[in-house]
Amino acid sequence: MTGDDVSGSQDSPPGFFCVGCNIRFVGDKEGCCPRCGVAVDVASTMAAMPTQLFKSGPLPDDAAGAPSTESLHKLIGRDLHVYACRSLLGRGGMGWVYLAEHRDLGRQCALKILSPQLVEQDRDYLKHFWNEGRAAASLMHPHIVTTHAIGEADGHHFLEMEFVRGQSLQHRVERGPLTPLQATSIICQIAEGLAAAHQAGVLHRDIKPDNVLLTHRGVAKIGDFGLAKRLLPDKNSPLQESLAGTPQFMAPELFEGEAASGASDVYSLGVCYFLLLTGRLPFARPNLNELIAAALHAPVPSVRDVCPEATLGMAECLTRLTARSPANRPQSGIEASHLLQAVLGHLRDLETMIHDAFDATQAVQWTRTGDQFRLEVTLPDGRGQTVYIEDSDHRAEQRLLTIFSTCCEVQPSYFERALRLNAQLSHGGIAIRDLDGQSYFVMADTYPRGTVDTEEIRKSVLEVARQADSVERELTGADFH
Ligand code: 3AM
Repeated sequence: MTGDDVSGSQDSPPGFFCVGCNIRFVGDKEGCCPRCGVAVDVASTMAAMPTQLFKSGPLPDDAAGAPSTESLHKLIGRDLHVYACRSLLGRGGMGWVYLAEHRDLGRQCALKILSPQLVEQDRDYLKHFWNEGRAAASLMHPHIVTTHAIGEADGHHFLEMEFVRGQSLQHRVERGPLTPLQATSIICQIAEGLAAAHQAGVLHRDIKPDNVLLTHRGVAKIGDFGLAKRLLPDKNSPLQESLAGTPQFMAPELFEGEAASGASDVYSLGVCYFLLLTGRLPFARPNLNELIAAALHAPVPSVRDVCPEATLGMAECLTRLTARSPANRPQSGIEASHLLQAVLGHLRDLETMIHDAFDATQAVQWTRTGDQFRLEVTLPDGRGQTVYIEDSDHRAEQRLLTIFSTCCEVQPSYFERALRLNAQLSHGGIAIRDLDGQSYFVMADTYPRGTVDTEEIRKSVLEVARQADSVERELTGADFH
C-alpha cells in the first residue's frame, strides 16, 4: 500500500492537521504550522491527515468536496422525527452532529446525521453509518459515548447519542501537552473503553483525539465508531477489505496490507499517548508517502527526549503500545488497560506514600519532577539537607527505590575516611554518584520497590539526611550540601 492508492477523503473537517503537533489549521499552500513550526506540504497533507478510506477503485469525482454551508445549517431550528435540532456541534467522520432535544423524553442528545450528498455519492457511507450505529449500540461503558437510537426520517439517516458536555480531546491537546499524570489517566480511560469494545468483538479502527470526548470533569469517552468493524466475519459487508483510519495514528502493519486488529487499535492509542505527553506526533513528515515510510522503518522517538517529566514506567509502556511488530504490543484494549493501570497505580502509590509520610510534618517539604522527588529536610539542629527519592532503572519486578542525599565532591584524600565511616553505618551506605558531570559522595539507601512502605520511607529520608550532613562534616569539615 502506498500513498498512490489513496483515492480520496470523506466528509473531512475544514482545514487540516499539522503533521508535527496535530493542531487543526487552515491553509492553501506550502507553509509552516503556526504552533510547532514544522514545514507542511499543504497540498498532500490536506488529503492525507483526516480519516481516510483507502479503496481499490476510484471514488466519485466530488467525494472529497465539502458540503455546502446551506445544507450544513438547514436542520438548525427544525424538527426531525422526535428531535428538535438546536445547533450544530460540528462535523464528524460520517456526517454532522447537532445538539438536539428528544421531544418525547424532554432530554438533550447529540444527533449525528449522515450527509445526504455522501449517501448519493457512495452507498458505502450508508453501510458504514449503520455499521457504526450497530457497533456502538452494542457497547455500554462509562468511557464510550452511549448510542441511544439509530434510524431514518425524512430521508435523513440519524444516530442519537448521549450529549457529552465538554470538548474533544483534540481541542484539549491543541492548548498544549498535558501533565504526565493527566495524560496517563486519560489514556488509561480510553484503554478501558477500548477494552470494552474489544471484549464485545468490536474494533474501533480510528482512535485519535478527535474521536474522544472529554467531559468538564475530565472523564474521557470514545465516540465516532464510524469505521468500527466487528471481529466476527460479516459476509454481507464488502467494507471489511478496505484499509481505513487516520494515517498519523495508523499501525504500520496496516500499510502493509495486514488486517486491523486489537493490536492496531492499541498502536493508535500509543500515538495518542505520545501526543498528549509531548504535544507532538511521533512522526512529523510533510506528506503521506514519507509518513508511511517512517511508520514502517523508523523507531518511535524516545518520549523522555521530548518530555523529560515522563517517568520510566510511562516510557516503557509507550514503547510497548507503539512496538513496530503487532506481536510485541498488548493484543487488545484489555491488555493495554492493565499495563496503563499499573503505570498509573505505580505513580500514585509512591506519591501517596510520600504524602502519608511527610504531609503532617513541617520539617520535610517535597516537590516532584517526573520520576524524582526532591525533599528539603530540616534537621533537629535546624540545619537543612536535600534528599532525593527515585526509582531505579530496572524492569518493574526488580525495581528498587533509591533514597539519597549528597555529602560532598569526591576527593582522593577522602577515600580511606569514607570507607571507615561506611563500615560504621548500620543502615544505607556511602556511594559515589555522578551529578551534572561531577562525582559526589552520596549517602544512599535502597528498598525493593514492590514492598517498601510509608514508615520505611519516612525513617530512611530522615536518617539519610542526618548521615549525609554528618559525613560531609566528617570528611570536609564544612557544610556546603
Ligand atoms: O468539531 P468539534 O471537535 O468542536 O466534539 C465533537 C466535534 O466537535 C462533537 O461534534 C463534533 C463533530 O464530531 N460531538 C460529537 N459527538 C458528540 C456528543 N455525543 C459531540 N459533542 C457532544 N456530545
